[in-house]
Amino acid sequence: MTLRLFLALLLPLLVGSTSVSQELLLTDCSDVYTNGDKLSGVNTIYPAGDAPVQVYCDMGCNGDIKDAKWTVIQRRMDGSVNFYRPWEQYKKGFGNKNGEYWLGLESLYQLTSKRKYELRVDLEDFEGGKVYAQYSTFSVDSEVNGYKLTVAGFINGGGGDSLTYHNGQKFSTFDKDQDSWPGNCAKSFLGAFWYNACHYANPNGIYLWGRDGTFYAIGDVWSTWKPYDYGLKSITMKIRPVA
Ligand SMILES: [Ca+2]
Repeated sequence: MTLRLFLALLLPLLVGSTSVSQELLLTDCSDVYTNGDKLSGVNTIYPAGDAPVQVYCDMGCNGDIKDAKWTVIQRRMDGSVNFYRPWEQYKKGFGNKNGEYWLGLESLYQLTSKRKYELRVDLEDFEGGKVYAQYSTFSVDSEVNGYKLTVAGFINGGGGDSLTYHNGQKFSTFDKDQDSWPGNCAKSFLGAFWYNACHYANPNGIYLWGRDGTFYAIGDVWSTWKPYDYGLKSITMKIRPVA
């Protein structure tokens, strides 16, 4: 074998493996940003280090680095996706990464077991109001531990604190009741969440298109901002690593 032939065979292998290993370093959207992709949009990340996961990266607006690098883990915006789904769907994730979706509990566990994260929840009503709630600590435990939520360090952006009540709770779906209520919170409030007994927030509830006094607490509710019969126009949950 000539040297030239040897290199012709070897080089593609070397180049290929280099590009793959660079991609594997992209754990979340902060890595995507650091890697040079500074525009908001759908990107591929590797929360577990091997399997690719599509995610929407919110890189903020006006190039303001303070607001950049968010990995969107949940988003409601138009009622186009059905969020009343069983355990396996919430474990793996579902929806449209350019629209409404749930990233998946296993990816949340993989991400937050690698790095320390903060959480921001952006909230919007149908009257043009926009507020947020931020938490300096956010993590999700393993499936064996029920994908238990740890959330702390509330910072008020006008939405009030609807999440601290859910701290320490395991995740529940209609077919897996791990809540702290004798009944089934997911079935009673038509969502899936880290229900306690049962909720202050129901981000994965039914998309109600605003206020409907006929129903109680089944919408995509954030009860410290809007009443329990009000389904928000949009909710976005997003995380980024803290130093
Ligand atoms: Ca129960």
